[in-house]
Amino acid sequence: MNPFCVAKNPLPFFSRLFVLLAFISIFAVQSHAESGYDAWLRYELIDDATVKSDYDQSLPAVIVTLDNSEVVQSARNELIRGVRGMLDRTLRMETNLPDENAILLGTLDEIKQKLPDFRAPTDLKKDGFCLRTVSKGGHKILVITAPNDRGVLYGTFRLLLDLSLYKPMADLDEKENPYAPVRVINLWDNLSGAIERGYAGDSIFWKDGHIVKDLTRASDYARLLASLGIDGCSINNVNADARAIDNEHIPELARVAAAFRPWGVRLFVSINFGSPKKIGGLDTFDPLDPRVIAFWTNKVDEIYAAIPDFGGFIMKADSEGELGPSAYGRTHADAANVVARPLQAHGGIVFYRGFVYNSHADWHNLKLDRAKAAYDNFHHLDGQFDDNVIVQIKNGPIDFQVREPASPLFGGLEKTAMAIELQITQEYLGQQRHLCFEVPMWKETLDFDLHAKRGGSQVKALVAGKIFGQPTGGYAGVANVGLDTNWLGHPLAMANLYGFGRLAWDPNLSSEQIADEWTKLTFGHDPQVVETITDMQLNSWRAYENYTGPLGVGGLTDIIEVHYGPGIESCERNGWGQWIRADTNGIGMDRTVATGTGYTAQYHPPVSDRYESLKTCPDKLLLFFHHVSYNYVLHSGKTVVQHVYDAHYQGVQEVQHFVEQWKSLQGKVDEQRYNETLARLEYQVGHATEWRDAVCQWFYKMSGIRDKFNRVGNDPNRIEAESMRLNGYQVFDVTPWETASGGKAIHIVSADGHGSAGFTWTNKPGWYDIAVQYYDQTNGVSQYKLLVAGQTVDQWLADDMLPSRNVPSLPNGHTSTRHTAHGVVLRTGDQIKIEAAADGGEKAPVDYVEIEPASD
Ligand code: GCW
Repeated sequence: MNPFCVAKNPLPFFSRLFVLLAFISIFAVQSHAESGYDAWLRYELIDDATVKSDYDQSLPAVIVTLDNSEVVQSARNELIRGVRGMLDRTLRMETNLPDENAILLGTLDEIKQKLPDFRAPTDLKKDGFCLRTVSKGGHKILVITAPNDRGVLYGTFRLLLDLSLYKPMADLDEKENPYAPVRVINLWDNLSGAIERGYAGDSIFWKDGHIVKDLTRASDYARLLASLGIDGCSINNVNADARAIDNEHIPELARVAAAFRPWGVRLFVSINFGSPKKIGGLDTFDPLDPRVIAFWTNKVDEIYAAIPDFGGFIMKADSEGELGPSAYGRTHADAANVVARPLQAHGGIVFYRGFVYNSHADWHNLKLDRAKAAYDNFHHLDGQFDDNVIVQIKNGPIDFQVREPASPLFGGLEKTAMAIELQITQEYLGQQRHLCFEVPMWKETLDFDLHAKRGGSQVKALVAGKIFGQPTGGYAGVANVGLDTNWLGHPLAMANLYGFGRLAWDPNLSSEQIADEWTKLTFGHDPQVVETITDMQLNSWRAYENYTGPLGVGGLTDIIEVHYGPGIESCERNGWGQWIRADTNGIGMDRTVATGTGYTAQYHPPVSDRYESLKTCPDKLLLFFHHVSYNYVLHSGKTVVQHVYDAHYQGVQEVQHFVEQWKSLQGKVDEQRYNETLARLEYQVGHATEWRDAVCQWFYKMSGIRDKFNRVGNDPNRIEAESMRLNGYQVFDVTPWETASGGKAIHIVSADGHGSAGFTWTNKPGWYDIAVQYYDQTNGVSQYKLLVAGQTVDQWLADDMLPSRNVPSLPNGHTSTRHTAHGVVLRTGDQIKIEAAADGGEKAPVDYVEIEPASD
């Protein structure tokens, strides 16, 4: 409804009132609709009577703020908003202490002036905070204080978290410092508005080469980040467009910085190292050239003139086609420092990405190893980077694969500040079409002891500068949120952004605690809901690993472009270096010193020894470090190939179990999120099945070794499309072959674009689920109809926008999709038929039909 209509067409008073009330009520409903937009900051009305009455009694009615900074105002408004939501009460704002209980917000200096007796903790650091109740004049004052205003905001969010988690008010005496000084988010948004590796719509910042006019989402995003203690965000792709910092864009960037500022989030920008040439009018970008030095100095000054609290730059250089210092024979330290020096003058920093490798490597050379690249490129430069350079290192040595060891570079830099780069956007982990909670995976790396120094050196401590005393360092998360209302697409995926933020603040939190908190904040406190969703989240990464690439072999996905569905040999025989070195005799990268690439030597003993030896290398990383035969017996007692088969069948069962678990929550979770999640989980079962079959078929063909349980290549309930009676359809070879059951599928070739494929049901009569595995490309919307004995029992459109949409969309592992008609009655001798109409480039392809007794 357009409220302006009311003004244009004057209505009698009561009608106007009615329209107004209707408008207000619509607005109220909309703001409470469970679209996922509010993420974990829903502030749902507390429905536990005891908790609510405890809070009603103990929470003061007045909130006093001692300063007028934008950040403290945000804190105050947020507290009012949260209390209104959770307790249905509106706090009164004051600037002086009233003659009653109150909540008092201010920095340590301000609090000391008002409450001279207040004993502040002496060890609060920047951004740390303290919540404590003190008595004054017979009243209780709940003080939220911190050394800086951002800390006051974080303390306020902590109070709101405590209330949301029903923590008793009496216990509120908290003091916390962030574990690490650096806690930032990177976004890979292009200026066009498209997002590299973004799976939830286009950019919330950019459109058609410019910053969008309406920055409401930008500031709402900053609010989410602030609630986790994240204080920096870069807003453009690390494959950077040089124009992002040209004179036209600086004022636009300033608008984003202004939208971030009330939430204490500083703006960062990714830069192109070729900028002096691309936008500076120079004929060089040599970091040692005085003209280049002047370019960066002037550029940085211009930016700070427009954005005084600008955070700094992210740089990807000499990697995957990006320009870098090698063009002039200079080092990464030269490149980082030329930009860092002018930033230093303004308190800015440079994140220099450690993700540097040769993407044109000679795959014939068995000694080459992409895993070695980060260490080889940066280790020898330790000590040469300026203090405000942070080398940003991906958690593993390859590239966000489902299982990697910790990057040895974390243990290889002692005089250089570091940040660990974790990927929230699920590039290699199912792209938010699959449920995959990454916190347990990140924890494995963060808790891993690299033995870089005697007495222990876990990755989380190394990057925070706690082991070698670097002055700064910490955590960077690649989030890639988009315009989808719920930010990340899958209703359960925001747990990853939440989890990243919580770990960046305190990496000692457990996965269980993070999952539990997120679920309560996002879905409420119903114990069954909490237990079920937490359980699903905590099991999801291992399930994903099971049905994709176990034993550290690598993702087994198509690594060339999409990084989504199976495409096993795409990693072999090319320059990208994600080789698995598989042949009919064996599989795995030999990274040992004795016979392989020598990568294990980049670790300190005893880690290097543990990985070097087959005896001690953990099963979960076996194929990352060793080349073995398919018959090699793991510590578990299984052979490699049998483990692969078992893990894949188990993985699919685990996803099927997620569907059952989710269904048990019907009526307990709001309809919108219930339905959206169910649809994604059901899709995931179909795609996990595709994964399982692709990987198992491939291992079977490669190894020639049968599955001990005779599941692989033996699907008694499956009717291959190529065996059906075809009309207008034709059999074709799917590429790669393993992404179709039996390597083949059918597609329509008739002139009128229609076709049918049928077969006779020769089995027992009964109720069945009929699953059709087909390919849902993005270059057409085919129509499918399923008929039994001449009656249409189901029909659907192949209109899903699967993550492969940016590349030629073909029938393959990315597009393989399942549609299931549930509870269909079949009689022996029934004719079962698919009738379909092709559309555009999509020729209504079908892989097979699988018929199983009805599930419920
Ligand atoms: O994981 C790879 C991605 C690239 C990305 C690159 C990087 C931004 O496939 O899309 O580029 O890593 O981290 O720089």
